[in-house]
Amino acid sequence: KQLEKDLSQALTLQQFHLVYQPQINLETKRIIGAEALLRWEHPVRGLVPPDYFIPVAENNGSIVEIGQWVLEQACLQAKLWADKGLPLRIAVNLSAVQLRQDRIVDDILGTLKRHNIPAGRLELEVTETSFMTNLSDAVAKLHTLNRAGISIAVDDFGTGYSSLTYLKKMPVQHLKIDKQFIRDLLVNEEDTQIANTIIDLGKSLNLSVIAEGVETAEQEYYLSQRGCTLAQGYFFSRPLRPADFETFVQGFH
Ligand code: G
Ligand code: G
Ligand code: MN
Ligand code: NA
Repeated sequence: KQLEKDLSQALTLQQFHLVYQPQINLETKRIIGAEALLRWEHPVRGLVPPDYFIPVAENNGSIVEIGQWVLEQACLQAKLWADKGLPLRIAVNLSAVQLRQDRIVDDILGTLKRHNIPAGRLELEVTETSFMTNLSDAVAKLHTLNRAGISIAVDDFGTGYSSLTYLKKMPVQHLKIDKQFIRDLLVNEEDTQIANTIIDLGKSLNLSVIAEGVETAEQEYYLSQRGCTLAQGYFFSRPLRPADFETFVQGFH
């Protein structure tokens, strides 16, 4: 309850910031973009993990306002980087609760327009749960966003109620293999098979597959040999503050 109260003031008190984790093309060894991840610096508790406060914000609806702030920040950052000669695509997590809002499509397109960001510079990460409450509504909204040029990634793929029906109907371009399958990729045969299956599914449906939570050179080698072309994880970089992200980009080759 206290956490909920603190959360309701976190925006006003400017306790949120975004960190950015680079996404790498394993074939070209180039940075293709960054995932924006929300951080809450609580004055007493310190850094509160999003896994802890996002569900609270989803339950009381404040995720709508927080999510809009995240989008604004990500757009401001995308603009700053583009002006510095770094035209990176930024991936923003979109909660199922946000996608259910009637205004969400206008809000997103309006925000891009206001910041003068080409739609191709934005990717939205949605989870499979987003498709469950009202499939046709989610399909319609994502179609509109996608037609405008925004790309869509299915986040945490394989952990939810993955259904091939969703994938057929959804205008998605990327599947993100959840980090729980990557952690023991090379030691747990089941995880290897699940990752392989997602990579093959991506190939057959013409979706690019990104592995998250890549922490070792061995995982990177296996994934790239197996045909997973994109990756993200501590092996390349932790999520970084903008200035550190720029330093990382300059040193990456
Ligand atoms: O950054 P970290 O790995 O701790 O994030 C944990 C979880 O919080 C992930 O599932 C991530 O998708 C989610 N998350 C991080 N930032 C945001 C955000 O801005 N919006 C939403 N909806 N979820 C986020
Ligand atoms: O949105 P999503 O659920 O994919 O959130 C990604 C989360 O994974 C973020 O909280 C981020 O901090 C975390 N993360 C990113 N790279 C790694 C990694 O290599 N290992 C682990 N354990 N977590 C990671
Ligand atoms: Mn994500
Ligand atoms: Na997520």
